[in-house]
Amino acid sequence: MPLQPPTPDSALRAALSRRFGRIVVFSGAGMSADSGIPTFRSGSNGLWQEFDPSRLATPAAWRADPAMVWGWYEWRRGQVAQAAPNPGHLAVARLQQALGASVITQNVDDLHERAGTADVLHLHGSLFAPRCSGCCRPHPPGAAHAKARLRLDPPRCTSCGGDVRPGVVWFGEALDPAVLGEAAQRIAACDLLLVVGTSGVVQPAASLVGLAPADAVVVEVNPEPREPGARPVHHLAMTAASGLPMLAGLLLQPAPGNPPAGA
Ligand code: BJW
Ligand code: ZN
Repeated sequence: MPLQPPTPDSALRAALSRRFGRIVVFSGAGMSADSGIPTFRSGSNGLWQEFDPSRLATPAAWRADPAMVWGWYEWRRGQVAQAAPNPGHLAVARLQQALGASVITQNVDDLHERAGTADVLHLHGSLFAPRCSGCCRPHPPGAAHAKARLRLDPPRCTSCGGDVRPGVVWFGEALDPAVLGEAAQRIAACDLLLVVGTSGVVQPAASLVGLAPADAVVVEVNPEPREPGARPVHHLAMTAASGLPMLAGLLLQPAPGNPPAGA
């Protein structure tokens, strides 16, 4: 008998058969894995298997060796610049355009935006928003270094002469309270939460999922099973690139007795 691709089970189909007005997509590194961007903790090419986060993604690492840290982030920015949004990013953009879905990401890439999603909340900052480590002024990103995995001296701030640092949130740094607060509000008001491609181990981002109202439907799209949490979650064991287009298809088809989405 031929192997059937996984499909949503009947419980998930039933849960999605109503119309949703406040959809939130909460994404992590697995969202961009199908675009060729490595995750941090999964698969054979997880970044933290090859690189030591304490030497690259902390304020102490930056103080100890800014050239190593800047070079590593420039290499990653180059990887992202060469990548393209995958069908999962495109499905999320369709959900926003047709149903007003809101997107909260832990990712520092710009693939949601390049797929056509607007107003993305980046909890952990962006590879494309470097800023001065002294006066915090934004600094325009230069041409990306696709092949460099080299030490690179960071550019100097034109205002104060300080080192320009990556615009990401490192371990031990606070998330932007305005972004975190807005994310918490959107999730606390959602009726459908799609949790895509995250291991859920990094706080405070991981705890946001628990803010979804008790009657909201929560669907996790992740090829790997995760520890059951405190609340019921539908688990769709598919990649973002295959699971999200399928979910978008279900959500965008007219529910029985309802007009088509967007009508
Ligand atoms: C697929 C797939 C496919 C694969 N399709 N899925 C409470 C308890 C314990 C510790 C803490 C705590 N509170 C705070 C901490 C400390 C720390 C923390 O959480 N540590 C834990 C690791 C233990 N948190 C912090 O330090 C945070 N700051 C903070 O709390 O500050 C407090 C403070 C307050 C006031 C003043 C000062 C301080 C900051 C956290 C910043 C995280 N930064 C990073 C790096 C960003 C920059 C960069 O990119 O380099 O963010 S770490 C890294 O992990 C990155 C990610 O956004 C984040 C989450 O990872 P994610 O997205 O979940 O990826 P993975 O790889 O873990 O998982 C991928 C998943 O995808 C897997 O499940 C796969 O199965 C799946 N997948 N292919 C769909 N095709
Ligand atoms: Zn400056």
